[in-house]
Amino acid sequence: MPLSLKFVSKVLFRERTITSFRHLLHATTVRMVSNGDTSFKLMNTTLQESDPELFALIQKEKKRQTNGLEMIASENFTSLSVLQCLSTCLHNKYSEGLPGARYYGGNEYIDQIEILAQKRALAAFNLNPEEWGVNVQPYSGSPANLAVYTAVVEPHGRIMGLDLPDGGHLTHGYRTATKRISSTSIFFESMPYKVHPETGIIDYDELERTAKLFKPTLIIAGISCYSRCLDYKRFRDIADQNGAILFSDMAHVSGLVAAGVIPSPFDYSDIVSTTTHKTLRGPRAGMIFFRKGVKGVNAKGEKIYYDYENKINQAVFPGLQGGPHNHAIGAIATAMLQAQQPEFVQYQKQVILNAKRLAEGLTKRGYKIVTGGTDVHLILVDFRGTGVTGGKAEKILDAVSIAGNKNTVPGDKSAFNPSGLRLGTPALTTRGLKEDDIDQVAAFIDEAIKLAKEIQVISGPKLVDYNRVLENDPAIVAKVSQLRERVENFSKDFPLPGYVDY
Ligand code: DSN
Repeated sequence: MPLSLKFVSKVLFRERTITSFRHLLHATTVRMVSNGDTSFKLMNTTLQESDPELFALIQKEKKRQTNGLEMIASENFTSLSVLQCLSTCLHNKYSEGLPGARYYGGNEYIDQIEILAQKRALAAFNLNPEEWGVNVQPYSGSPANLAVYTAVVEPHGRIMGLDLPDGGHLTHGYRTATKRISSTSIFFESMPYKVHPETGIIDYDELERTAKLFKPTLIIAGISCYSRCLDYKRFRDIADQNGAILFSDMAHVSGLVAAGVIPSPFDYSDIVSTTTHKTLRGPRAGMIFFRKGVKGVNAKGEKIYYDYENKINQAVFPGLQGGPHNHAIGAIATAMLQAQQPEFVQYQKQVILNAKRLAEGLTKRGYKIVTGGTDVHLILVDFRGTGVTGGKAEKILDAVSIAGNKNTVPGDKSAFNPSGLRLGTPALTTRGLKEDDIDQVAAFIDEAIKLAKEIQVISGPKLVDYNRVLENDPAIVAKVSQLRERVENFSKDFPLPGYVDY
C-alpha cells in the first residue's frame, strides 16, 4: 500500500473508532468515511442514514415506551451499558464450545468475557464456585428450560410443573386435554400441579399426593404469573420423597433473588434457570445454574458427585444451540456486575413496595386481587363477576398507553378468554416511580376500567363489538384520548435509561 494511502487509511480507521465511540455515547449521526469500496460504504453508514424507514419505526417504539406506562410484569428497561454491549463487535464472533475448548480460533478475549460473565453470575447470587456452576449461553429462558430437561430427563421421562392457566409457564410442560402445546410436553410426559381455586395459592398437598402417583424425574418450581413466594423447602421435600430432581425456574423473580429480598431457590434446588432481562434487568438471554462437587457419601463411605455440569453444558451446545451470542454474554457480564451494587438492592426493594402499593390501590377501589396481594413484582387482578374480561381490560389500558396483559385466573375455563389482568412494577420502578406515583397509576387504571364498563353498556358483551365502540364511538374516543393524554403527560416525567433517541 503506498505511504499516502496507508496514512489516509490510518486516519480513516481512527475516524471510525471515534465515531463508533460517539455512537455508543448517544450520537445519532456518524460521519461517513470510505475507503472507496461501495460495499464498505454500505456497511459503514448509520442506521438512520442507511435505513430511515426502519429507524423511524424504532424511534416510534422508543416514543411509545417513553410516553406509556409499561406494566407487563416480565418486561424491564435495561441499562445503557447493556445496550452498549449488545451493539459491539462481540456480535461478530463464533465460539461454539466453552472457554478454553472452542471449535473456532480467535476466542482469546471471548473466553475471558464468558468466564467473567460466569464468575459475576455466581457472585451476583452469592454462590460458591466449588458448589455451583453456570452456563451463560442459553439464548433465552425457553431454550434454557428445554436444555435442562434434555440434560437430565430421559426422552418421554416425567416432569411436573405449575399448570399454565394457574400461573406456570409454557415450558413447564404445558398441554391441554387434547393437544401437546409446548415441546416440553411433546418430548416429555408432563403432569401439572395446580393452585387452590379459592385461595390462588399453590396446592402443595395435592402436588405431594400427585407426585407420589406420577413419580416424576423432575419437579419444576417456577412461575410466570404467581404473586407469592414459592415454598422451596416444601418442593424439596416432595422431590426427595420421589427421588426427583428439583429444578427452579426463577426467570420472573431472579432480580429479587439476587438482591436477597425474597427467599432463594438456590437453598433447596439442584438446578436453577433464569432469563436475564426481567427483574434482573440485563440483556435478553438466559442462564442455567447447576450444583456441582460432592453430593454426598454412599453406603461404602465413598463420595458421590453431582453429574449435572457436563450434561447441561452438552445439552446447551451441541444439543440444542449453535454459537453462543457473545454480545449477549458480554451484556450478562455487565448486568451481573450491576446486580451486585447497593443501588440494585434498593431498586428491587422498591419494585416490591410498588407492587404492594398497586395491590392496595386497586383493592381499595373495589378490585379483587388473586391471593389478596403480592410478595413480589406482580399482581393478578380478577375481573370475574364485573362484566369486564382480561382481554377487554388489556385493550382499554393499551388505548390509554398502559401496557399490561390478560391472564387466566385460578378456575378460568378458557385460556383464550381469560378473566384476569397481570400487572407488574419492574419497568416503572426502573423509571423511578415510587409508592405515591403508583397511587396515581392505580387511579389511572381504575378510570380506564370504568371506561371499559361504559363501553360495554353500549357494545354488549362481545369483544368485537367492544373494540368497535372503543375505536369509533365519538364520545368514547374523546374520553379515551383525554385519559391517554393525562397518562402520557404523567409518564414523561420519568426518564428511561439507555440511548436518548432510540
Ligand atoms: N413471556 C414471559 C412472561 O411474560 O411471563 C415468560 O417467558
